[in-house]
Amino acid sequence: MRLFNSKTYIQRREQLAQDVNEGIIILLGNNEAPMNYKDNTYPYRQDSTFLYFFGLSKAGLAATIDCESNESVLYGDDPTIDEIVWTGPQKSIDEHGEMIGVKMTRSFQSIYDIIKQAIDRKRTIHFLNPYRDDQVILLADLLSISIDAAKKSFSLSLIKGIVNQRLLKSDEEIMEIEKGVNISGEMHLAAMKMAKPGMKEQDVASKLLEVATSYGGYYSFPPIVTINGETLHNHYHGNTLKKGDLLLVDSGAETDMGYAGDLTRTFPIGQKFTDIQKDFYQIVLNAHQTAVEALKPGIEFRDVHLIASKKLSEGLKDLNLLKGKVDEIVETGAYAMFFQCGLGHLMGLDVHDMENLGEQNVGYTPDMIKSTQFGLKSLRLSRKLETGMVLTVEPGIYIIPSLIDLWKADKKYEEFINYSELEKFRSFGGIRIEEDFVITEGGSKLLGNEIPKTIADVENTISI
Ligand SMILES: [Mn+2]
Repeated sequence: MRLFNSKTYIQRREQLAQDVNEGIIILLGNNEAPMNYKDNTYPYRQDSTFLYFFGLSKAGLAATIDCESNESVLYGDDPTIDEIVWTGPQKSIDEHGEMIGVKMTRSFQSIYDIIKQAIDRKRTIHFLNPYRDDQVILLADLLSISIDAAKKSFSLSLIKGIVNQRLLKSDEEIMEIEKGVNISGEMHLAAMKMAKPGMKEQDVASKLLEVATSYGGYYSFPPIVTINGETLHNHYHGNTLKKGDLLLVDSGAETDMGYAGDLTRTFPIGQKFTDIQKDFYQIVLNAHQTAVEALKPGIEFRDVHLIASKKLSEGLKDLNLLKGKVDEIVETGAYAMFFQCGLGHLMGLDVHDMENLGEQNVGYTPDMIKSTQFGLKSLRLSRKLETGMVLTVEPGIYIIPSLIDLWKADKKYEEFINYSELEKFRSFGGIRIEEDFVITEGGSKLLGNEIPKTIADVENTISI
């Protein structure tokens, strides 16, 4: 288990106690999650907030932070001889505590006593909105509240305190994220070089996993490897690749410390880009570059999304797929026929960083109201950018036949969308180009080594 220096975790916990200011904080670690019976489990993944403050990637842990005494307690059990027989020698809970600068450790069961004392003394008890059912049950049990209350009575001040720290990455975190991005880049390079007509999408997907796990980490999310790139989160891998197909690969690794990378490339199978593929690809690439140039502290990411959408719309207007004033195409949301999702998201210990803490609390600020407009409503990150934020930029063009049919029947945006021209491309698919950036004082910095992105570089890398 790789960890930062214990001082890092001590400092983070002290800051959290100070920010939340009063009461006691409960942070639950994740347990193993069974696939089909108890001992046959999914790959283990610790909760990211627990990892951030307590560093330990291990099932069966919980922790409290007392905001008034500033004391952290780690709860967990020493391994029994039965466990050692099956899983080998393990560190004691004291040794685990020492690794992360926690002096006070207790058995898992004793968290019940500590919480009961806090309840008796009428102290505020802060906990997060749980996303796993066993955590819901544990919280309900610990606090003697209903399942419904365990899901809903989370602490907004705890969420704010966590976001306050996790939003801006330290130098040691950025180095770790960059490792994740570089592994992700290697995954993509391997995919580009291997994909050939006659292979299946799953052949490429398994190569991605091979590269990710060879560094001791794992996927940062289930990969998208598809010739139907217009389906935004398509996890089906059973199609056979044909010459001339466009393959969209959206995939990333997380390092063994849990930090994510997330990249997307789209490339032709077995031959160079066709002229029309080139046209669409270059439009996405231009939007990507325009967005990257706009990244800097102080700009709202919502505006970067709109700048990219404008560039996309200009390109699509040149192709005669959109018509009218580009500003109006963007303002009315007509462009979302082609770009239905957000331009990017925060990234860190989660590939969509802190998504479990609520989009409004993470990607937005209290004064920002999330748009209800189709397209813009899917923007996960909107807030003002600050030095130290890590985010993705991932514009795309997605031609979705059912969306064409629906809007065309409703005569929606008829003044902006050239439906008769669009019909010619209804089976085109989708293109996305995604890279990861850290916001710096001067603008932004690309994370990880560059991998092929221009038409020429992609064509020189793929198997033809
Ligand atoms: Mn992404």
